[in-house]
Amino acid sequence: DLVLKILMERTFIAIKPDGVQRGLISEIIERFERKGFKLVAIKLVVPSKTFAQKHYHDLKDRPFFNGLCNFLSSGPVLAMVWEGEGVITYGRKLIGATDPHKSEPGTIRGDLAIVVGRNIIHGSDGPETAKNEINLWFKPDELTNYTSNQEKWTY
Ligand code: FUP
Repeated sequence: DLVLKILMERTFIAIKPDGVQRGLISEIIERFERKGFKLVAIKLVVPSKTFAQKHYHDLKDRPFFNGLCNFLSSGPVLAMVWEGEGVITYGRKLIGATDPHKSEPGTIRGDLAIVVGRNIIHGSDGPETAKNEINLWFKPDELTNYTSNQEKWTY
């Protein structure tokens, strides 16, 4: 049990306004759930432009930064925290390459999106980003701590 706790990771996953508007919430959540990852936090929020700029601060010098922040703040975003062994890296695998033209079929972006500016989902790209993004989007008391019934059969 202790070993399991040490191996556990958390990542920040968000369904962007295009994914919410296109009715893809359940389809996307289903893929994370069926894999065996555990949902520990979830909320629907419309981020302000300033908040979007904070979320994407690493990209502030890129030409698409302003459009990207306008887009993220244009409507409801489904913000989530998922937990599991290797969830940061494997979550990115489930999501697929940034540009949906290059994402493999079978991935979320490969199956459900066409262009990079409307790639429906965000996932933290490493342990440090995951920690920062979870702290940016969620207050500590919004993160649940529970043992799901599935866990003892998944691990
Ligand atoms: P990812 O981690 O896969 O979301 O990719 P990045 O952090 O590199 O980019 C964040 C978002 O910027 C992408 F989801 C979409 C947008 N983007 C563009 O609009 N154009 C680009 O050329 C690259 C990224």
